[in-house]
Amino acid sequence: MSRQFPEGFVYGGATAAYQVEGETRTHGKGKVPWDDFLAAQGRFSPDPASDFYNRYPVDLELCQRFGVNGIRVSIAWTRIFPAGTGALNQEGVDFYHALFAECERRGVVPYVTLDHFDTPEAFYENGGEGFLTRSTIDAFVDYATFCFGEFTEVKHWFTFNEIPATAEGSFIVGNWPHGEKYRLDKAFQLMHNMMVAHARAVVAFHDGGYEGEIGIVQNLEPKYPLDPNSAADAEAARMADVINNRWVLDATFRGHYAPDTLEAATRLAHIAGGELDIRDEDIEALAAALPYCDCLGVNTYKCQFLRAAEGENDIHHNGTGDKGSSRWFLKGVGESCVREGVPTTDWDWIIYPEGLYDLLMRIKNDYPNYKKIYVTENGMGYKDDFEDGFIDDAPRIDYLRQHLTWIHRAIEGGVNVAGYFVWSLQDQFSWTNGYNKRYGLFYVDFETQKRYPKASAYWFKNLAETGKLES
Ligand code: BGP
Repeated sequence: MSRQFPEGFVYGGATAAYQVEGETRTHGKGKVPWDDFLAAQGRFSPDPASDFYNRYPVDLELCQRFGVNGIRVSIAWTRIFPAGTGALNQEGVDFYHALFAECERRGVVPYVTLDHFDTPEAFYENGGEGFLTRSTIDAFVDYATFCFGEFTEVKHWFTFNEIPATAEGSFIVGNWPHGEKYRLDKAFQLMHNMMVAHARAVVAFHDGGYEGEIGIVQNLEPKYPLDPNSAADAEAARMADVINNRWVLDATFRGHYAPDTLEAATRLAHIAGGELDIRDEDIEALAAALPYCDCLGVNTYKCQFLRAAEGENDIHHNGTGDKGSSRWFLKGVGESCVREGVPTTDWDWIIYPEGLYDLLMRIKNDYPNYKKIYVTENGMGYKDDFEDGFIDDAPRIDYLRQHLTWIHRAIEGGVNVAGYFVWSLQDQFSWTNGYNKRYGLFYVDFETQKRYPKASAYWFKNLAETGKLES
């Protein structure tokens, strides 16, 4: 059947500064923790990535030609303030003005994130622990306020990208810089502090009277009991949901944590051996932002099926694409399982498109004061076959089509979804996997930096130009 998306729907492509720009140690840019982490790992380098710093005109021309009318980009904080605060790097400011001017010339609207996993290294020096250290919150608000005042050509802002993923990588799975494992106390605290930073930046945006909209992007993931008839599995799913979804959704749309959310987080923090530091002024800050958060960005790739189980912590991240090599068992929560008949990718990501419908309906029902949702990332990562300049990525097209179908159903169900951004616009490296997990509409030959439209790019062009989805 044929489905028509609403007039004005955004058909976008997504990028992140660190994953596309390259030039990580040039043009006055300051360090981020990933620089040394990736160098020590020795698996792959963030340079030249997709060379977006130099080739953004090429990518924006492709956007224009393929009907991509929105682009998610992020500003690298350390291109603006190399040490996080203090001295300004004018070259960085000029770069982003030039990028936004090119967007304008090509009719591609920029949706700009202020921190996409690249908090400055400076906040980890001299005993600092990034956003666990509260002075980083003030620094973020200053940086955000600078950007609002400087980049007035930007009308769509997001404070952070994926606070739960940041907490997971840093303190649960431990496969990010400074990574620690199974520290749910630190994970909840980090998310809380970042949510306070978000809230204060939203209020600063409102108080400054800047034109446009502001919101936050989160990786939200539906959690289901493995056995739908098991109360114990349902409880495991509820705990996983608190960690991944409810903690940040409550903070954003309630302005506080509901009692059962707080109770679950406190319990999990205790199991990990720590306490949460949630202050009255933090809750006041969350509440103050409630009326002014204009939009929520939902990044969505997979879901999780949970089984209740006792045992010791045991998480192994599949960072290579060797199917079946991941394990996820978390004390106080349970075990992540694959439900029979549900497909997975080579990275063990569970493909369950109807989960996106459940998620969108749930936001509408549980958080009725949300205003607008963009699906800010969705896509399928795998090792594309490149044959004579052509990439027939039929599985990716199928993945995108199915997810868009469920988004359309959610729109029919009354959810205000205003746009969809494919992750990713062009191929770029994956933080914990490297260059072999490709997501792009446009293939990047990382030797020559030449771009090639994949079959999915032609498919997306047709969708963007007609607003019509054949499903
Ligand atoms: C999201 C991030 C992106 C991107 C994407 C794909 O969490 O916002 O930056 O990396 O996931 O994930 P991965 O690269 O792990 O496959």
